[in-house]
Amino acid sequence: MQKVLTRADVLEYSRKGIKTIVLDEQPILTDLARDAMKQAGISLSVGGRAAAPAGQPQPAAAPAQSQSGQGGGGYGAGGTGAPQGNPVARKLATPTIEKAPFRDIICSDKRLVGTFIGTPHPVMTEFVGHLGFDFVCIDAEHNAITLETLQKMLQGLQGTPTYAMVRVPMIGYEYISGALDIGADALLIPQVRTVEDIEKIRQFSLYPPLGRRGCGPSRLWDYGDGIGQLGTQDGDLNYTTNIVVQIETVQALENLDRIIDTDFIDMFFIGPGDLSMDMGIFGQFSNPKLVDTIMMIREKTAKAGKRLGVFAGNFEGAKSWYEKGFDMVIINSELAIMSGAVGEGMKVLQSTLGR
Ligand code: 3PY
Ligand code: MG
Repeated sequence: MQKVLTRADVLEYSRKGIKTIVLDEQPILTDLARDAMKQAGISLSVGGRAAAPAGQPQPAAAPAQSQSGQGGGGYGAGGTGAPQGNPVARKLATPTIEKAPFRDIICSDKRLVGTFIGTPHPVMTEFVGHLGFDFVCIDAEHNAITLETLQKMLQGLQGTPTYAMVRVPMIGYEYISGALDIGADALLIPQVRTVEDIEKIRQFSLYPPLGRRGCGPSRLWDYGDGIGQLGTQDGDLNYTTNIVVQIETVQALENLDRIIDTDFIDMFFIGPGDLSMDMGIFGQFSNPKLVDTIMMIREKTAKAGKRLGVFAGNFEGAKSWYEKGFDMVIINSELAIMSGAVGEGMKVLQSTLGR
């Protein structure tokens, strides 16, 4: 533990006539100790080198995270000194970024990393958008996120390199067409069970003649200024429409072949929570029944040339899904990741404090 040098310590050195305090490591100096050193003309030598003289600010001990130069935002990553090569360090100076269409990324062989966002505020998407994920998935299924808030969250993400997926609450025209209109790069549709569900999604998300989505002066088309592009997209009016369908019920498993066969869907996503619940083995993530089912879906989607994602509880879990051949993982949520980090940090701190 870093030594603390108090005024009493300094007075003791002074009483012994010591003019240079020699220590192996930089101590924490209290303000009173610094004053006492100044008054007594005592200097500090740390590890054989003269340290900052009394009365001048001591170099702050670098936080563990900035020493490693890894991830994370806030003061821990770069706020205490000069940028250290951390890509997050100058994030707010980053100008609005041009991104390739998400379709190009979804259909490439790139393995995608995302996380759910549950906090209904644009600051959260702006912040998480700079942490290195390929995309965030704003989760309007399980959180109080209306379209109005969603639009602001998409605007918050705009200046980051990260794509926006939105999980809509249910299959409905207002959610599907609405979220696409305000600029979601992709939609995640939960609880898809039948080919009739797929047909509804087609109708709500694709422009005619493939579906019956209406076009209008939405954010997606620069509030109207860009809507002319719809007439010049070489026949593909739907290039900005990316739908990821969740497979998370027994009924979907029963209809799996026909669901996977859907022509306008390039990627599917397994929800192990709901799937395990529907199979009567809720939360038993290593139960062979669940694991075999998930791997069966992986095999079938691969055979059909479709990409497949899955939810993971943490980064370790994500690693193991990639090793099993998954193309995309959504790693829990921003709040769960924060909870994990705080839990770990607290454990260390509390043991230091003897609690
Ligand atoms: C589930 O596990 O049910 C999910 O939907 C994960 O997002
Ligand atoms: Mg689910």
